[in-house]
Amino acid sequence: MELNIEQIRKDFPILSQSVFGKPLVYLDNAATTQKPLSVIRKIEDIYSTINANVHRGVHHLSQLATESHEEARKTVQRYVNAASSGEIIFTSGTTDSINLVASGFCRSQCKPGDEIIITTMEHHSNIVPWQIQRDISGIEIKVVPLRENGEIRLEDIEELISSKTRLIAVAHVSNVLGTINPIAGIIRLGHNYNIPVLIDAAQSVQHLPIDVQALDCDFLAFSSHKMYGPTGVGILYGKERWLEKMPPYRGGGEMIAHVSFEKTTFNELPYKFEAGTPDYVGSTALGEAIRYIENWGLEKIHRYEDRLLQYATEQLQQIEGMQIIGTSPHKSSVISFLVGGIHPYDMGMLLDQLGIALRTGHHCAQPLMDALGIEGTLRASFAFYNTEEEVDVLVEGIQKVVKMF
Ligand code: C6P
Repeated sequence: MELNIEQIRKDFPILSQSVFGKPLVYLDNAATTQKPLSVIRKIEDIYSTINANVHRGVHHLSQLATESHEEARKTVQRYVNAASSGEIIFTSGTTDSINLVASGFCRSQCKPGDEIIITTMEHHSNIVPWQIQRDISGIEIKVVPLRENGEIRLEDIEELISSKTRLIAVAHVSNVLGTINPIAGIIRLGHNYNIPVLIDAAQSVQHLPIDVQALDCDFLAFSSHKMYGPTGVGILYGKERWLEKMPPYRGGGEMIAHVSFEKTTFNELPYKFEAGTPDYVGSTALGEAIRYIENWGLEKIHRYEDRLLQYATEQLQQIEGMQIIGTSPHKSSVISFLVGGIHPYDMGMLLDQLGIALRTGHHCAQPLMDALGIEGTLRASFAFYNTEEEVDVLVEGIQKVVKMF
């Protein structure tokens, strides 16, 4: 069975509205995706029926809330095929997940002068946490250069590896270029030198199947809100052997085994990293979002989005003065572009008047903009509820704006 896009669009109530009198064309899915009714209803359902703090009460509601939170952890475990649910840590998002690793890994595994490798195309979330650790732990950051078409190459990574390299941290899919990085090869390369690899999956986990055991991935970070789930929830997958070696990131309730004023011992995984009341409503709603994706099937979603990306690329290329930023043959759901010297912000504002939602600017990737020698781009990013008709509206909209200049 192919995807029934008409039915899928009905599942997302926000999509049927008008903006400035025009049907909404929502093409800012890399920033955040819209939510299906099943996720929205789940949130209402929890607050209406079982709301209670988790892991803390013997009473009935607390037991039910705890069960639904832990069930969601198992759903995430299954989705990325983690070996154990103890390897799935609930965080507040990709940013929080990477900060957790940067802090815990550098404190326990690095000494001054040790090196972390990242790439030119990283989001600020996979740059700044390492810079903060550079100031605290004295680590150094090495940056893999960008090749012509917006790709990174294994040989460029290997060139940077030294006896001081402790970790490679890389985006699976660039939020600006759309490039799908060869993470299986990067992980193999890292492991050849006994170096663990962190994958920032913020822009991939909703588009491409990921099997952390098949990849032998050490850390995987992603956000619920980019995969049709609620805001405020994220995931850090970490191999048990690394998580066991890392100290807690934050202190507080639930992450302890025993506390006295002299000494505190910590809880087992994953709770050691989950201080304070978790977002148990958000986690359960994320579980619902994963079920929604699984019901349609990630393979089918990927095939559909890939066709949409090809169609959009072909159509956009017809526009005079169009410059697509990021031309790797391996791309996912993101097209950044500039048109004929028009400032992205101006074009974005005018397209907004036509009901078309795009993102403009540096996309939290300023070092990448510097490497490309530009200030920013326009970015269209797709989800599986988008259609070729919406791509046509975008193309017509851009043509209208071009005529105005
Ligand atoms: N990129 C975008 O419009 P958070 O904000 O923690 O959910 O995700 C951060 C993040 C990390 N890595 C990558 C590759 C990302 O794309 C993002 C978020 C959004 O491109 C918001 S800046």
